[in-house]
Amino acid sequence: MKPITFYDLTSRLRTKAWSPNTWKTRYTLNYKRLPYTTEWVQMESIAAVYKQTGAEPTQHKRDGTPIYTLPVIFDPNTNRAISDSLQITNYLDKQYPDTPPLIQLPGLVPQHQAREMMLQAAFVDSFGTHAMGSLWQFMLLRIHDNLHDETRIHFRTTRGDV
Ligand SMILES: N[C@@H](CCC(=O)N[C@@H](CS)C(=O)NCC(=O)O)C(=O)O
Repeated sequence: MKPITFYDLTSRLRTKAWSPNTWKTRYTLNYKRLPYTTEWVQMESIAAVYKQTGAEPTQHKRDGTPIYTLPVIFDPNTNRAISDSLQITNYLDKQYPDTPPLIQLPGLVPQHQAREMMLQAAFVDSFGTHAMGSLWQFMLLRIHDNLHDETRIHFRTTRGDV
């Protein structure tokens, strides 16, 4: 099997892996023992990753503008690019059924598999709105300080309304 490319966010921290959402995908790949290589990406270059791989953004602003986030994976075995940690896990479960499953639990009928995805998505949505909504103000400066200089400028520009 050819190694999957895993796109993760870089920072100035010595412990390279720091982004909680991309950690979900790293845990998934490690848990499944799938071969992968990590491409470290600066925040201002995420949109270029989507363009290069053909990944579809899974989130949009109210006005329909796409939101580009990591993780993204590109699987050269199927020529598919997937964005969003939950979608990635779902894809890897389905594509590599001989690896330990995380969402597509064996024995579940398709309706129950779909329900599993909906429950996960509802939890992520609720956590994002309620918990993260209040925590964001405490995290913003710490995230900013972890970034490379050029990314700090991008971060400040794009977070002007926070
Ligand atoms: N629902 C997405 C959320 C991904 C997400 O928010 N990723 C952050 C890093 S933790 C990101 O890429 N942020 C880029 C930005 O804010 O410009 C997932 O779980 O994949």
